[in-house]
Amino acid sequence: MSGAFPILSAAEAAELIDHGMLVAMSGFTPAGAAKAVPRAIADRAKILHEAGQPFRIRVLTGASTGTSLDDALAEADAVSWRAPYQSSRPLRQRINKGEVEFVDMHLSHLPQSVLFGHFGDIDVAVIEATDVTEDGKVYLSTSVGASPTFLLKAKKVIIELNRGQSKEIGKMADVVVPDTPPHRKSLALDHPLQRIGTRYAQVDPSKIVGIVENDQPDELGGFTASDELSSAIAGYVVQFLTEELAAGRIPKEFLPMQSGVGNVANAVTEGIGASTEIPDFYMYTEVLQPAPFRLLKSGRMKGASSCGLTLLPEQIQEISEDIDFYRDRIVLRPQEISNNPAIVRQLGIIAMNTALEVDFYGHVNSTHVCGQNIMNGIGGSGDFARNAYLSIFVCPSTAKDGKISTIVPMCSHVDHNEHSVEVIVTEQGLADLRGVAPAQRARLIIDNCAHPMYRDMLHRYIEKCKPGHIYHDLERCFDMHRNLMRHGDMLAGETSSVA
Ligand code: 0RQ
Repeated sequence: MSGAFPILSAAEAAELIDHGMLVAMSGFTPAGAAKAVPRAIADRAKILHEAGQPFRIRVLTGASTGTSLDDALAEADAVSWRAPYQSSRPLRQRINKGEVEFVDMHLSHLPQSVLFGHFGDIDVAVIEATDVTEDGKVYLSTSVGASPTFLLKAKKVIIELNRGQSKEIGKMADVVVPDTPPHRKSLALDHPLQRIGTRYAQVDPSKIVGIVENDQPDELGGFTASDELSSAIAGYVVQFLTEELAAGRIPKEFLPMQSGVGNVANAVTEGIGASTEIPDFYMYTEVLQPAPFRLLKSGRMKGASSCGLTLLPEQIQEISEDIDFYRDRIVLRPQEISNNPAIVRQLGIIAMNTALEVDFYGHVNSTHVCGQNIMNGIGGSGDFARNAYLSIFVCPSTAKDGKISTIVPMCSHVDHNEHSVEVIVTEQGLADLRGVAPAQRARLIIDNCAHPMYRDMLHRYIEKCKPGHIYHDLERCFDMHRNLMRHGDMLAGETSSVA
């Protein structure tokens, strides 16, 4: 990098952010998230609040971030509005108390919304990079996210130059910012590893107001090892995919996989990797988690296209140390491309995402507990599920020590409707909903996926419904949720009208 841009401390950079501004920051999961500047903004907010002055900003990122961004800003009460996704406990609490406005949206939609100004002008973008050149080439770090669009649209740009991230990782990006409609050209991307763009994002260098140097690693939370439940789910998924292969419904060279966030998704990918019948495969996904990375290392996975490297610090280190191996096996794309509906359909992705609850007809709630309190957000799950060749949803059959059945008569919130959901898997079994009409779907899901302690209750609901194309009774369909809210247990009101 040239010395063309002023070097600022994080505190000096935070001084450039004022109350009410829309600030866009890099980060797609903790991967590549801005760290030093948001922490300094949180400190600035605390000082201003103590002095009796207002300070809250509107925050955009690619997806969720690390503790220095969402946790720190939320704990400092420095956020008034947030989009498009989060997974931070303190932020979630404030959203669910109504203290922070949160807009939950498909991640592939975000760059276009920013480009057309749906949220107003971006005052400042804070973008983590491994390098920046005098003429405005920005080499991003462990994620691309929506940073290319943020750089394009922001009035001012602060670069967090992370010296701890390898410059070689910064060159794994394949950046394309599609033209705007009606002049948008089709994306000629026929293979998960194909490159169609540049290795850097472009910014008008006159917008760069400062460089903040940093060397912190990404703040990845711990992953728990596969447990009995997630291994059982993985077993059913592997068996199903093996049978689909044998029947010729999945081509013999297999199809690229997408896998969502979380421990269950991580375990299922591990299970697929351990299968001797599923051939070596590619991923076309938005997050590359630790388990699939191990498959890449072992050669079981042939390559991965992702939006970010949601990896353990030692795995990031491993990429830097063996860059010749990984350079041709990993491509990092903007979320508009990694999650692009046209490409997901074109490549024939097998999508695997996680549900909070699933109803009898295959509607999926991935985001809101009891229809009210947000967990994380829809993230990219809708981008993939709606357009996949095969859309699978997984979850344990119960939550909170059995007090919650994840199989319910009607979802309390719907993120993915019955038309985007083809296969449901819990540790109890698998329901293949393809070609199955609603009444039969309900029985299949109860018998194959619900926990045995809930099955009678669920069957009785159906038996007491008046027949229709879909069996429902609007007076009873939320009785299990009502039991949970009143008694802390969906079974507690067994005398209720569900039973
Ligand atoms: O609660 O955290 O208090 O223990 O939900 O559940 O079983 O640990 O599952 O970590 O895989 O997360 C859907 C949230 C699952 C995630 C969700 C409680 C349960 C536990 C977590 P605790 P698990 P996971 C790509 C794709 C949407 C976004 C997405 C998610 C906690 O996968 O956010 O897919 N998906 N993006 O006890 C009440 C229920 C519950 C429940 C589970 N029915 N009611 N609580 N829990 N079911 C990535 C990106 O987009 C970047």
